Amino acid sequence: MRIEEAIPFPYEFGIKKAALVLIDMQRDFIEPGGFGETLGNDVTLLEAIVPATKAALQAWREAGGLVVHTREAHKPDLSDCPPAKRNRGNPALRIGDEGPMGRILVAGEPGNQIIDALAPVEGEIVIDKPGKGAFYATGLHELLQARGITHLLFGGVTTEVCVQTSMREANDRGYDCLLLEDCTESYFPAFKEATLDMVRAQGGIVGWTAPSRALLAALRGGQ
Ligand code: TIU
Repeated sequence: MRIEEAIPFPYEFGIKKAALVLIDMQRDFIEPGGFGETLGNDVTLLEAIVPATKAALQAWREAGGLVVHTREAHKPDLSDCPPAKRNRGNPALRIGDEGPMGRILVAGEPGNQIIDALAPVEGEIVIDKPGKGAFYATGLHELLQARGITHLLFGGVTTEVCVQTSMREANDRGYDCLLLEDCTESYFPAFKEATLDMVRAQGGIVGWTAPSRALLAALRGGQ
């Protein structure tokens, strides 16, 4: 398959060697009362990408592609949360504190669940990650290697934090990466735009970007 509109040049992938990776589309970041809001952010901005992300996910599933969902999640005993991370930003509620959606950023709590619209289905990979990057302290690389995956298409939140970190980690591990422009969002619109620019600059130093409609067109074309 070939995404003609990709920047800086067309992106080619085989559906059986590619995965759609949706980063941290969990209530903690998208709904009020979660980690995103405790850091002082206006979380309402992030909802806007849900329809496009849902459409891309549905088309990807129909094409038979592998789907990976990640959640930023810590163990209930916080043994995987360094004090530097817990204290950073002096938030109103810290990681592990009780919030309106359960304990902030803790695995298994209501706030840690992926939003209903994008909920994982059987056969999809769900990765709980203690860091910003999806590869740090997870078995993701090994899972992808075992399936022969070489290309990763990213969406999720937030663009310049967990999405960009994961994409850079993937790039260093040899994956050809593409970021779906309208399936990612930041609390800071200028940071989103800057991230898209820096990913695809210098001949695609980190990877490609493309609008989701270009992915849908490639999947419909089926080649
Ligand atoms: N604060 C912020 O923008 N993001 C995070 O803390 N985590 C993710 O991006 N998932």
